[in-house]
Amino acid sequence: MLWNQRRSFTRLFSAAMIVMGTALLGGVLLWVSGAVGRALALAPAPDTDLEKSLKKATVDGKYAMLLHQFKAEKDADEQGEFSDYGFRNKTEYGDQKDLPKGYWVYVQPYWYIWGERTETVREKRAWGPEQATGEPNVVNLGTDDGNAWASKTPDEEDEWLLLEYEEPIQPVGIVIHETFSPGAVIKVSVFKFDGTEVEAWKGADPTAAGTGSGVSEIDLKVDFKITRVKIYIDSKNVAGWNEIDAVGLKDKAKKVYWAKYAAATSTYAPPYPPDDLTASYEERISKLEAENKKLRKTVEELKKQINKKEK
Ligand SMILES: [Ca+2]
Ligand SMILES: [Ca+2]
Repeated sequence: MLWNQRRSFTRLFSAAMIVMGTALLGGVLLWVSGAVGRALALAPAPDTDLEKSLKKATVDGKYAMLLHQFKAEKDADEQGEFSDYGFRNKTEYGDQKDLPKGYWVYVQPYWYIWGERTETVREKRAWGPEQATGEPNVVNLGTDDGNAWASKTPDEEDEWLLLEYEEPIQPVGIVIHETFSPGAVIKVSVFKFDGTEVEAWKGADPTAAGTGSGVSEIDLKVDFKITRVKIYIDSKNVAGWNEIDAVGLKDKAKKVYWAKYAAATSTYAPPYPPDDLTASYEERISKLEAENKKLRKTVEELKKQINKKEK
């Protein structure tokens, strides 16, 4: 009897030790993985990873002309690692303000807002920002020509022109073909793959105001690869439509790359016939999908609670 008692006590004791040991080991493992996870989260992701994320965010080339990118780490809870959310007309989101409308894609931990769906092929509008893509094609320099981008008004507001290039490159210079009322370029910035805008040049336009037209060649200081460049135009102070025909980026080997997509503050071109039907349709599907995801999550949680209670 005594022997049996002692034996069962020993058994109980060793079982308790195993449980405690496992718990301790588990705790240590959790702590270690937590610490490693935190360290990884704190360390900025390498550029190559972010370049891959950007590519992933195009959804196999479905979207182009990145208009905005911002970090939203917590959204991974709802969106997962990747989500092709679709069209959204939101101007505010979290602490983000003045958001452009466009196609939202989540690649953890960033949201990417794209301006264009590549399968929608549209004719180039005279004076649209799309006229600043490709090689220069204005023949009559110094004239108001629809083959160049023009802002909505000649002098009412300051403008910018945003250009996207097909392949990531590290530019050493920019070539801006200013074909009408030149001399208004005051700043050029580029974007890192985490969405940060970095000033690459600031100063007086090498093409003087008052000349008919000019090609401004500007050296850029950029020590990373980019796909986007933004040109700031002091339109208010340089009279007339400050039209831009084409924007090339030069790499170290002096090869020039022309923009593939463009967006701007405004344009003299009429708006494209609304893609709204498809867009609003997509928006509705996206909303339904998001609601569905939420509902499924709630159901899962409810199931868990029920299971717990039953036990
Ligand atoms: Ca102007
Ligand atoms: Ca052009």
